[in-house]
Amino acid sequence: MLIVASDAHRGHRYRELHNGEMVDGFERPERADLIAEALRSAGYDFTEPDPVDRELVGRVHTPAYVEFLETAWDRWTAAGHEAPAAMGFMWPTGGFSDREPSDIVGLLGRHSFSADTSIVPGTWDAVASSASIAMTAADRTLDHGATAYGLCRPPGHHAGRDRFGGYCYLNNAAVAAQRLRDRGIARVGVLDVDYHHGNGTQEIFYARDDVVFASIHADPVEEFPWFAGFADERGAGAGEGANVNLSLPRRASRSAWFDALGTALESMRAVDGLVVSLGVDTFVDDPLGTFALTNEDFARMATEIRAVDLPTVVVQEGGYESDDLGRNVATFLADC
Ligand code: OKP
Ligand code: ZN
Repeated sequence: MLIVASDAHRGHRYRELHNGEMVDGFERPERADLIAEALRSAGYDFTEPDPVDRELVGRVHTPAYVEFLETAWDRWTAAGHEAPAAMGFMWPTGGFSDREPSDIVGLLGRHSFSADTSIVPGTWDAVASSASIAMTAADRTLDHGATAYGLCRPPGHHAGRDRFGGYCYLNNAAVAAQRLRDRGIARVGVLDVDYHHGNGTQEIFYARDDVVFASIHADPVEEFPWFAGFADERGAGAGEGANVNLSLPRRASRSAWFDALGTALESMRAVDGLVVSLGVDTFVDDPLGTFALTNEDFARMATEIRAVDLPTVVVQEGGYESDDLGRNVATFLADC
């Protein structure tokens, strides 16, 4: 097990609008520190990511969106805004046009979908590094014939083709999956075990049959991201049937979760490589999740995933501060 990680995320820290008030962001640098510490004490080798591949990221997203993320902070300050974080305040919801505004405030609305996610001076370095960590983890998995883990921060699975939100900007798992495809893996599975539905990954691969997406998550009727993640979203066109949403009620039991994992893994039968979107916010003490998984459950999860016997890349998604955050990731990786 090789760990791909970087310190480039450190300057990405912002306060977030949470249930009507501004609080310190849940998705903060300390998360990555806790995970890295646990993996270092477990004795894993760490390696830095290769530089970001703009062409690859521009195919998963759009070149214009990537350029927008890179320049948004400078455009915000150039327009005279003095707030410590750039964010929109109006989003093109039902009935509005999707065309591009010219002003940075309008652009921030057009290219985001939720008020929990901002852009600060350190955001681009963190986001570019996180995507390159995922790409490099995919490369190392194929190079060495052994699972590599990308300690991605910020996470990526909520980021759509040209929209950020849910703490995500570039879709790291989608970048890893596309890298596997580009390197000859004919059909790639993305298994998303984060507590929240991976709406961005779903959107990016929705009409494709070469990437199968399966997600186990809290029912969006009662949990973020609210407007995607339902069982009847099964893919479109050639991708019909290649999108599998398994939602569970809030506070679902551990056995219900593992039943869903069994179903998700069945949908991976015809794939040749796997990306795991590893959110550990399914943990019983996670401050954002309501599921009840224990530390030992992450070992069981890894064992069941390993049994499908595929080249596997693991990328970090969510999982928030608790005493066990680092230990849960280390436990998963130990059995991968
Ligand atoms: C990112 B990942 C409630 C929290 C709002 C939504 C959670 C984003 C989760 N105000 N943010 O999937 O862990
Ligand atoms: Zn999550």
